[in-house]
Amino acid sequence: MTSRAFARLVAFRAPPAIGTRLRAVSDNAVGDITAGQAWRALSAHAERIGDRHLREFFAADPGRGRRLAAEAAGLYLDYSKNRVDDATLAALMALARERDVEGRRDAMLAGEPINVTEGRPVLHTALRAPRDASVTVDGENVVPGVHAVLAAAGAYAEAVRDGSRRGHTGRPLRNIVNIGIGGSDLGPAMAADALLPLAPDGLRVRFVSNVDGSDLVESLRGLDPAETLFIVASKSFGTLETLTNARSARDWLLQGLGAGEEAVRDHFVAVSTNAERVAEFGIDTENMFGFWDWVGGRYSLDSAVGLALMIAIGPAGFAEMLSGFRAMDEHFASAPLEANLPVLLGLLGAWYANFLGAESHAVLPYDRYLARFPAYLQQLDMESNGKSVTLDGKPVSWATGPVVWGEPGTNGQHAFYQLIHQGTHLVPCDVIAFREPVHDLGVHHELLLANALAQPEALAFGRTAEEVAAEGVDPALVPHRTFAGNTPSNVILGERMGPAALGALIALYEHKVFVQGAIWGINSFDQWGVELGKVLADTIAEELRTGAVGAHDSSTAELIARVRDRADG
Ligand code: G6Q
Repeated sequence: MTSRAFARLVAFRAPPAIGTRLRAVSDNAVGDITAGQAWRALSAHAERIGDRHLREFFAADPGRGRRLAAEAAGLYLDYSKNRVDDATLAALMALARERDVEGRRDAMLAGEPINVTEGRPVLHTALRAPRDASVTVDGENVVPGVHAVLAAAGAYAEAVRDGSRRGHTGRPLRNIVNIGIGGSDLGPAMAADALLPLAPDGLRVRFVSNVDGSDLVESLRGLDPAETLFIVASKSFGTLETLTNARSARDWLLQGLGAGEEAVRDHFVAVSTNAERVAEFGIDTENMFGFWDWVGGRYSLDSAVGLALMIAIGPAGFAEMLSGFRAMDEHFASAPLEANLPVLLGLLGAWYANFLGAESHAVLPYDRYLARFPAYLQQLDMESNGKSVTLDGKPVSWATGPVVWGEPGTNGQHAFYQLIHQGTHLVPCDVIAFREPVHDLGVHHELLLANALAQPEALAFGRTAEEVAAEGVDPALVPHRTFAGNTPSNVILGERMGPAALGALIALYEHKVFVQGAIWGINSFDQWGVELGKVLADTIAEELRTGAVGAHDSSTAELIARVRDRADG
């Protein structure tokens, strides 16, 4: 976003005046959104057209394929193969207006504490704001701080890349191991894989997340400690998995080097908001890159949490990725709802989830470099919108976020697409593809794209029994070879996979998730659902260690006994 556009956008709202978290929650009374006029209109509309076939929609409007499309930040969205007509789209737009999606968007961009259960603003967009923009939190412009950290992380990344920053024994740091989990792992891991072609030969970037020791062992396999840099990425610096892995990594390092604690400062850096804990762990806070409370873990890839990525692709590549994010932010902030890509994707998703009974959503990238993208989106979407109470704590009576899943095409075609084509579930799909290949190997890319275009066509139009019979198929086989079609899909077509395209794509989904959260009246920015398991695991870990097992249900008690038997040998 240009700095002027950004400034305009945030200027009209004063910094948050809301004093307490509870007050903020009660200010967000959601009510029964199904009683709203737009919702009721959509329910009635779904009764009328919910089963209408995509064949009919296309037959009725020969220009549909070109008309139902929008473009922004280098991404072309064809949403014509959705089970909607103009009335559906108008009703969905009315729903967005009724739910004040624009007002909530502006509140987010202006730094209001829209994460009401944690009393925080939600400002991942500030992470890619231009240097001279101003975004105010508690009376302070946060943008200079963002750029200061980016510059420091960039300088550090450059020093590792050019060998001026070296390990304890003077060897260059050629192995980068990021230790983090969830938001401190999935984003950088996905992006480092997505932008692999930009990494210099000889630089190895690995990610350790699981507390399963095998993850650490496999990630360190073959690495020379003298050439290994650990990035401990943890917003809280209190996450069990990350600290356990970091401690074992420290032991591995010191043992491998035969050195004392003083070697830690040359081989460990931290990315965190918690300087105290970083220092406690033994990492010099000079080697710490900060971020802020107002960045949620799953929205933090474009902060210093992306340090491993920055080392891999260089600060210039990282800046290019931020420009892609920014282009999509600007579009989301300013485009009319009808032409706004995240709004369109969000509303279409709500149409299927709330009115046509879809329970899942498949993301199918036709690009090997996006292999980890569905896993990344699972966290982004399901941790954000997997909620069942509204902002003011009332149970919802409507569906919220779907199960998100997917794998790259064409691989998935030879596996689970069968269910999408001929199973009993309605699975709306996003197909993502790029016109130009990253590697031009002749026929490959054409074949890849042919498949990326053929699948949405097959999903939408299927093959009727008459068409199958007309091919001379044995009548007994006709039902088996018939495709009902009418499976909706979006096609997102970019020019070429690279940092800017990736940034735009991530921001597209971030904002889509936001739009849906606003529609459903839920808080997309907390994640209390991960807490209970953590607490119970702490208890059981203590019980396994000490043998003093407390009260549990009979199933858990039996399982603990079996694990302990095994442990006792
Ligand atoms: C993301 C979640 C969660 C978090 C991890 C790691 O939005 O909050 O996935 O990122 O639990 O937390 P730390 O970064 O604090 O270690």
